[in-house]
Amino acid sequence: MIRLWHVAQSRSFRVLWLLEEIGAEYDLIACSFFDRSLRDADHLLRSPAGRVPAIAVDGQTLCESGAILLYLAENRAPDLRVPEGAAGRAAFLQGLHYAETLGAHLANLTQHHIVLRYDWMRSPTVMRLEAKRLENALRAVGPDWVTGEFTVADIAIGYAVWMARRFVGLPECAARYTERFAARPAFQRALQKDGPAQIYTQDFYAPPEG
Ligand SMILES: N[C@@H](CCC(=O)N[C@@H](CS)C(=O)NCC(=O)O)C(=O)O
Repeated sequence: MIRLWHVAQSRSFRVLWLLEEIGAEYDLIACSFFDRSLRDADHLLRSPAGRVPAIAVDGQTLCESGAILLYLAENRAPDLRVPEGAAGRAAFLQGLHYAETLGAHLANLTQHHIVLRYDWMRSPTVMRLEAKRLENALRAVGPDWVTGEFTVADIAIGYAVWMARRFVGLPECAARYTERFAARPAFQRALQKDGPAQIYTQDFYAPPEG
């Protein structure tokens, strides 16, 4: 049985969504950023940096969301990836990794708006800059699926776009893309299972004025 260590609203949502797309049987282990359980020795064996997602599958553990998506697609859902040598492979790989270009901006914005609790810790310049860079990076997203067909690259990017709505207005192409992936029953089931908000408690975190 697959086991997924998950924190609501985090990148482990990508894996949760894919497991729902596949219709896999899995144990969802709800974790918290606030009880230090991700720093337990057991968890550090699964994820040396003490993060989520982590997954136990086929007698091994993995802890990098893009790698997990690709591994599960290759082994459980070949239609959700583009194989080596096939047309669309380059676009597929680029999409899968572009998700972390978006993810880097989201991580910076999350640090500044949420993790750093006091204004004196935050840099308003970085907050404005990162919001603008995220918005620009989103211009490359949608409205079509990354390779023309829905794949795990769309799960990787889709999660990032879903979270980006907390920090920026989506460009038209990304907004139309969001309507498409949000209509997928597996995405809706994953949202139901995600659990109570742990990171983002506001709908929108506006950049500071200046
Ligand atoms: N590149 C990794 C990033 C994993 C990651 O940073 N996860 C965040 C949640 S989105 C986390 O667990 N943060 C906890 C921490 O940094 O202590 C992936 O895509 O899986």
